[in-house]
Amino acid sequence: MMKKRNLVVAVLVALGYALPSLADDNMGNMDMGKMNMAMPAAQAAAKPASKMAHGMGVVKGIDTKQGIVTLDHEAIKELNWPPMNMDFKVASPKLLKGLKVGQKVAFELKAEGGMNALVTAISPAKK
Ligand SMILES: [Cu+2]
Repeated sequence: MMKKRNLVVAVLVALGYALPSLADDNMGNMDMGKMNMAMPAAQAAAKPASKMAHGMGVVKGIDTKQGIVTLDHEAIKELNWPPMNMDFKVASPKLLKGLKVGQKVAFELKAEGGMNALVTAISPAKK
């Protein structure tokens, strides 16, 4: 019985959990580790900065009620986007005034990560 108990105590001492002072030291180190881990994680969760970009495309649809313009746009190098047909929210419904389906346009957009982008300016493309 005694032998077995001493062995358990020896193992605990070796692991640093048997003596209160050793246990305290370990707790302190663990807390420091958690803090160091948490800081980069919080930075990674920060909102990505929005980015302005420019595109060319053809108007495929206009929804003045929802403030959406559908554009079949060319590749947008600034955002690494391939050419595609997609809906864009516009910064103001005023931007849709005078636009016609089938019209070729130049536009500016504010990209906010992924495919989220807001059209901030749009005008007929010059020839
Ligand atoms: Cu697109």
